[in-house]
Amino acid sequence: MSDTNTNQTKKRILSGIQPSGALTLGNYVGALKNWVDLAATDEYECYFMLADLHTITVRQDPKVFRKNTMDLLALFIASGLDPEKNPIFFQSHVPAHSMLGWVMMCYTYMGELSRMTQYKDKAKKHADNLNAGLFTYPSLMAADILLYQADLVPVGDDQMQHLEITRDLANRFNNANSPTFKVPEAYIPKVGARIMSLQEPTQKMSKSDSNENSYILLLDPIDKTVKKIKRAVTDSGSEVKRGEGKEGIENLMNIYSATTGKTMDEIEAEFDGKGYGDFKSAVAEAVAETIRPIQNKYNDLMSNKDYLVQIYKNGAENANKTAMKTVSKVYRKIGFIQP
Ligand code: ATP
Ligand code: LTN
Repeated sequence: MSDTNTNQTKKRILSGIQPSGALTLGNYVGALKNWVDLAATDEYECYFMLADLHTITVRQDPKVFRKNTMDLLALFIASGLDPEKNPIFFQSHVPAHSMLGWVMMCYTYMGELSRMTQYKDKAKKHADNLNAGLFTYPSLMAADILLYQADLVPVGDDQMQHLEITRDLANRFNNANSPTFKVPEAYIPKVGARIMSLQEPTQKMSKSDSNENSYILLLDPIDKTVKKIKRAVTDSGSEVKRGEGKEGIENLMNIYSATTGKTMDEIEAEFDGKGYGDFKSAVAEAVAETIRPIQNKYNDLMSNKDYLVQIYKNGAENANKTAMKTVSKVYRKIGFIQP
């Protein structure tokens, strides 16, 4: 009998975001918002992780790192995740991640790792610090997911390649030993899987972009966000429509769709005969309406640090129980002597 089904009634979800800097609208729309929506269905048992072990693949200033980590925790909750229902935890508080991470590294081939586009991109950006962790990042990410026997992993589409390697590693281990891991599926949203830069709409919106007008931060003052949207690059035409050469407008339509729930067809109809000015004002308003309540809740949470500490402690305790079950199983199958 398969060993992968552990008395689970609900399907499981695991996902994570690195506390590597202020969260962008892209992170929110591509990842966080979907976590909130999926968790709200009550169909899944969800684990949400701050991937702080992953973050140190790029050098961090300890003080800034600590602040970014607490900010992200507060933003998870401010965005609507309910820590009472779904554990929220720091990866570094659950030793099982490092334990299984090593095992996964021993099942990952160098050739596979060298094909990862995130590695290639980051290697270019951080040529002065090409550390082994940056290279083996996908093995640790696979461990994160497999530890929880996750069925579904909601992420933006830039993470698809990491999900594929995770599935390969699960199958490789299951075939070499016996069924141990659930083989997870990616959940990529239909709208907003890739929010583009406001200045170069063929590039992903990224918090590490050197041009700050290219991204929207969830914690930016609202008036700054409105200005950035109004300044977003469009094209020389005037129709709010998708199409060749209209990447800027299409990106704003995507943002509008993700923040209002309207379909692309509905948006084209709504702005038929209207110009870019009206459209940008509507996008700015929709984004502001989405961000404002998150900022208010964030400010409340940041003045209640004890509550945040309680959440990450409970989260780690719960995550640890689930994750250690998988580690024990894996250690036994590998042939390690039981302690
Ligand atoms: P960086 O840009 O510094 O590499 P990042 O913004 O991609 O970092 P991550 O922590 O790597 O941040 O990503 C967190 C989640 O947000 C992932 O699920 C990722 O797919 C998603 N995501 C990131 N950027 C975007 C974007 N522009 N559009 C949609 N989803 C995104
Ligand atoms: N690599 C992811 C962050 C991440 C993650 C995970 C996402 C680390 N471990 C496990 C989903 C599941 C990124 O977004 N850059």
